[in-house]
Amino acid sequence: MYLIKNAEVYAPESLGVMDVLVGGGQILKMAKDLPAEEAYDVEVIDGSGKVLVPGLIDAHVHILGGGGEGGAKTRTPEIMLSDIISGGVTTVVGCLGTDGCTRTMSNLLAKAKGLEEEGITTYVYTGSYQVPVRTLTGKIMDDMILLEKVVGTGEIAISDHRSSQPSKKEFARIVADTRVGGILSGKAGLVNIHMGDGENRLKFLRYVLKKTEIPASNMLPTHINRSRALMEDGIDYAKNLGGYIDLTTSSDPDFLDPDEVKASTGLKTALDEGVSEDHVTFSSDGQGSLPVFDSHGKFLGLGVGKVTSLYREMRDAVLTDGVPLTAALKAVTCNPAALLKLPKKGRIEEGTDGDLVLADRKTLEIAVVMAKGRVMVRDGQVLAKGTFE
Ligand code: FWO
Ligand code: ZN
Repeated sequence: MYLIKNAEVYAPESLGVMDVLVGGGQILKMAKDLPAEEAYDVEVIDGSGKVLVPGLIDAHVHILGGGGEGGAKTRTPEIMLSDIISGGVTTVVGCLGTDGCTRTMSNLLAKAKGLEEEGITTYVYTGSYQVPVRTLTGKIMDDMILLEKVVGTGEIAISDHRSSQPSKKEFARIVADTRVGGILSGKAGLVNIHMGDGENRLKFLRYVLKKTEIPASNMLPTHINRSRALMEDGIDYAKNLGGYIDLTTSSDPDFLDPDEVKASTGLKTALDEGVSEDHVTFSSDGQGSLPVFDSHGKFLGLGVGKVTSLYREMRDAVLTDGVPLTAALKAVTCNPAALLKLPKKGRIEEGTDGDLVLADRKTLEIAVVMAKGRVMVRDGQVLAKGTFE
């Protein structure tokens, strides 16, 4: 049992200075001045001068590793627990990418299970870039209904030289099957859509919203900040069609394509242009490859995404781009939680999971990370290592 005293709580809305009692993996009680004696054998964590925020949700992580675009030696390494919790992330959704052959659904599910046993909360998308979608059971709907951790489909590639070049009807069918699978399994049914640099950009998503009865909440296009043109298209899509857009935090203009938009800057721009703060999310593309190709599609080299970039971009949005803390937190907490239909995640409320980050009020430096009520990071040091770390 832990009593976090006198922290400024951002749920992500600002609730002011409160005490938060955590036990049995959940947030039990929140109030001003909770007496420590109220709950015996409680350990007090001093939150004075700190903010308490919900544990971060990263809805796009290649937990198995990904890559391979430069040949077998460029297949990126599998993730380890500390890569995730050191950045305040307590829930991840695992995905496959370009390589849907050597990376498999059974392997993805086993890795997700392993990370869950090591202490965080995990889900997965079925499929990979490719269309037809490579599932475990043979059908998207069956994977959704029969496999508890499957919350959607992705990352499905469109507008990219590495996609299967699906038709808009094939794309709509994937969204439809994922939506119905979600309805029948009580889960999100979210399609995580990999946006490439192709000039069709969000055309297929506009087709789904205009020509079918499917709502925007079943689609989350990611990498929207990979170019200015796509950033503009994404802002229009979110503002005028009520769509949701996801910005990749691992992309870093210093390292990658000069046309990339830093995620923190992309969030600021979107909000300034009138996009709702409930319609923008961040995800890291952690452990995925960040390949660079020349204009003829020739592979030039690649970097590896980092889950810790999610917290970094949220912090930069606040400290550098002047985005209010609540709006920046929404992009990495309650917004992904809402799209993924995870009612016990992404908010600090009595009855939600004990997923929390305590950070310095001024620098936002992480002090404590708690996942399912267990302290995993303390004084900025990772306490809980993965099995083989
Ligand atoms: C992006 C994952 C990309 C993998 O376009 O999609 O390749 O399978 O590991 N990464 N292909 C990175 C850009 C947004 C910078 C992936 C990668
Ligand atoms: Zn991708």
